[in-house]
Amino acid sequence: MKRRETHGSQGVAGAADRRLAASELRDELLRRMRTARLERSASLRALAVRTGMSPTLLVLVEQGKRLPSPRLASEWVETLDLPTDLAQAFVAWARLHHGGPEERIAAALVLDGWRRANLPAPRRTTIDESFVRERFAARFGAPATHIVVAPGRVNLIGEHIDYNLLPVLPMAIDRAVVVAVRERDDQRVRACNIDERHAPCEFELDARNVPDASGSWSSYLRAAASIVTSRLGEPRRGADLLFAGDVPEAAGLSSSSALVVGAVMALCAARGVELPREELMELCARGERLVGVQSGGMDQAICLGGRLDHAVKVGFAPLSLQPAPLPAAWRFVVAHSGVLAHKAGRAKDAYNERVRECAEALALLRRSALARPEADWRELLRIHGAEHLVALAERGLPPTLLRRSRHVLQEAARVEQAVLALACGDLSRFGALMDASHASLRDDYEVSCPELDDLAQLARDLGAAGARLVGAGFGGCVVALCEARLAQGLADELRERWQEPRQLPAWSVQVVRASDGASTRRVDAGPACRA
Ligand code: NG1
Repeated sequence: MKRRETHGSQGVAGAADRRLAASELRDELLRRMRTARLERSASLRALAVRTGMSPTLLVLVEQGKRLPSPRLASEWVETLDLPTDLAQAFVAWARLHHGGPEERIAAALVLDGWRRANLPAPRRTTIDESFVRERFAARFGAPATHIVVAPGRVNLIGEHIDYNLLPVLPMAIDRAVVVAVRERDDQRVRACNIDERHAPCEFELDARNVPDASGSWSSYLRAAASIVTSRLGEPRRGADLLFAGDVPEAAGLSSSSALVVGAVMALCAARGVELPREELMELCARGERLVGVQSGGMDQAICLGGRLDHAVKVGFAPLSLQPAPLPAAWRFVVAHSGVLAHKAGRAKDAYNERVRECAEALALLRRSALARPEADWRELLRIHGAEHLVALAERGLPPTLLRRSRHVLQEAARVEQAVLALACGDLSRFGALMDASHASLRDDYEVSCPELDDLAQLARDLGAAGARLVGAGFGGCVVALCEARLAQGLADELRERWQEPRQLPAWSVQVVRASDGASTRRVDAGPACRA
């Protein structure tokens, strides 16, 4: 597969690749500050003297290594008479570093707006879009009309609770499925994949188009086609599709949802239809269940609702998405255990078994808590709190159901605590919650494996603030949190000590960045999509 750039033995997460959000923004802000200062020939040094800023701090600020307090930043921008947007962004930047949790969230929103208006959009995938378009034209004899980019995700915390309708905290990542598409004037779907392990597939958009439960890539395409057909109705129109992607498969990074979301958006775009995002989230989740996993809606929601440099707290029934800015000094490293987490066969059965066990545990807990027959986990937690419910479970539930419910109840509490830790920029607290989540998934939910446990421990030993398995488990990746300055070193060590001895592919260890959700772009000059 052709990539836009190569990163030598470090795979896609090489050093040049990690020009991070924070420093890009800071550099651009400071560059513009300097230009504005020169233009107005105001003396920053004189200002610093007047406002009592120490010479050392001044030098650090000029080098972009430190920021003044919000009060000082406000004085600066006033004296320098900066354009309003630049002034607001600079003060927001200072607040992000020195303010309390609420101030930080407000500041992050201002900076996000400024960044979008002033900086080029960061890379969302290593896949070269023009290469995908060339291959499409060569394969189908006509150019694609649309390109869809649908990202994978890392779930930071809140594992195996989305299907219990409890909130989770994932982020979309800068690895994605890329789809080129063109509408056909018959009912045929022809799809191929740049990755030759996935054989081309063709089918008619008719009632026989029932997705199978094999978990093959074509079963996800059939699932996508079937929900688009039933949503859009007549006239049925097929499409030619070409897929490429750099979300590792069987890794717990949600390549299947990126595939389904990418296919659904591509089929809609080919028909000239743009559905509301919330509806797409629900549709895609329903579509993916056709392949046989009774999953929750986390993956489709974050794939569509991700936000650059933010985690998103996702709630269910009704869907709600609350972006939470990620501190500039945090990084997430993902590393593959080497055990493939294919969502087929035993892993699929084990997943669905957990869904059933949770339903049984909930029914018993409701009875013990004398709750309404309709009460869900959220209602029980609101009324009784996690601790009391765990005590009830310890008294009345059979051992397996006790363990499953203890995980669900405590993981839900951890998500709330993690959201707070994030708002306070408390790296070690967030890391400790990730560690506790892993222990619970290992001991109570029984979805880990020795390789995941060892790899998470290795990441901690190498300086990560916390590490946990990500996604459904039964293999796949761990995600580790660390300080930005340690991220490259941590990734290098994980390569040396885990990836290389096991001869795992280069993508097995990556520093990931929180990315925007899926998007469609028209690449020819035809009419715009209608809502
Ligand atoms: P993975 O295995 O990473 O695709 C699955 C489910 C999620 C969620 C997690 C566990 C699918 C499509 N997704 O994610 O809904 O339940 O497991 O938290 O099956």
